Amino acid sequence: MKKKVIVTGVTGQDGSHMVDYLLKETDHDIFGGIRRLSVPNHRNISHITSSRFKLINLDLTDQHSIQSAIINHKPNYFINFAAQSFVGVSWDFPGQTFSTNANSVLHILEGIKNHKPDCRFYNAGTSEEFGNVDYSPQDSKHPMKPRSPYGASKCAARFLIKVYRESFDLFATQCWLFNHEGTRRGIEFVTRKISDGIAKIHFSLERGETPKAIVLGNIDSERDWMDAEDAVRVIWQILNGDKPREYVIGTGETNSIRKFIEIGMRTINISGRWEGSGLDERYIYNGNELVMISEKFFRPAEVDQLKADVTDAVRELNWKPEITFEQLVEKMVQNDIKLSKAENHCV
Ligand code: NAP
Ligand code: G4F
Repeated sequence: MKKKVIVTGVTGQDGSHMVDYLLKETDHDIFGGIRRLSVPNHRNISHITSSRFKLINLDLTDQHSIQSAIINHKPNYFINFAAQSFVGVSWDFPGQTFSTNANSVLHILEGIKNHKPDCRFYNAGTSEEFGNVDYSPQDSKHPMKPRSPYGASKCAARFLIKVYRESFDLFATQCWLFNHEGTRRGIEFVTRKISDGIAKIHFSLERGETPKAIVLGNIDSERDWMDAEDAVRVIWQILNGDKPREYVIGTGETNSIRKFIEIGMRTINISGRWEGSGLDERYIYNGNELVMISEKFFRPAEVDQLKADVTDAVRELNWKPEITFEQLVEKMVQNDIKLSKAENHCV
């Protein structure tokens, strides 16, 4: 039966992939929440032509707009991907981060409880809630030990969801998604910053120019990286389960930023070497410095290693990621090479 789905964050990575997935796999009507910005940023949804997809004004920092969206559309599903999602700036905008990521969830829960209590709600939880971890891999019993205002805001949202689920019998859930990436990843996140930098290095070397180094912070932290398209697939499956369960979702493999760089460089046939240490460390190839370290990109507190224990998801959902870490790195670098090529042709 045709249903209504509100998806927030559709201009971002996960929201746009979820819209693509729902248009392909269901016949539901999809309402994509957007906020007003002075410069439009609809690149991730510009390919969508379906009449089943409509944009609606929905700013998470405005509780009236949240209520209006629920009252006007009476959604069967509400998938909340919108967030201040960048950990690094959450120390600079702690209030805005908390308001966007936690207060808004309270308003969504109130809206659902009061106006559409049978609506199924998914909020985007994160491995950042585990923070400075006690053990690896992390399972759903791992304590919440956030290391950033971002992580703390997502923990707050998780507890609000638990309280509303238990108090009002809502179908509301929030899994722990580990890092997921892809060709629509924001440019400030480390994987995309690297893939974009490698694409530019590739063209500079091809033209015989001196390449511009990629400047990074802590390259020894480790993340469990999966493909964003694998992530949205399992979120929809969880939203359609018998009960609102919370799962740890990742690959079960962890890799350092350093490893991501090495594989990415290999994609353009570069095999350089690391020299120096600490802030003086460099990745050198043929006398060119391709990666440098700067204090500017270190965080006040770091999450050193994240690795998902996916036992429950594999057993109960029969789900596993289709894209490997190596395939993901290669896909991102090749995509940025294609984009850089197109941009260079336009100039
Ligand atoms: P993203 O690409 O940064 O997208 C964030 C989206 O949120 C954008 O569409 C943004 O809109 C929107 N947004 C921000 N503030 C808003 C507001 N006040 N009102 C309405 N919309 C607002 O993030 P993502 O990587 O797709 O992540 C999706 C969700 O999953 C986030 O909640 C994130 O915290 C969570 N998560 C992500 C990962 C990951 O590795 N990607 C892992 C775990 C959890 P604009 O375009 O207008 O800025
Ligand atoms: O790419 P990142 O900014 O992602 P981070 O902090 O892991 O957060 C992402 O994943 C979370 C799930 O675990 C999501 F909840 C969150 O919304 C987001 O999608 O940084 C990854 C690592 C960090 O250790 C950081 O310190 O890379 C390190 N890093 C080193 N140099 C850098 C840089 N990160 C960024 N963004 N930029 C750098 O220059």
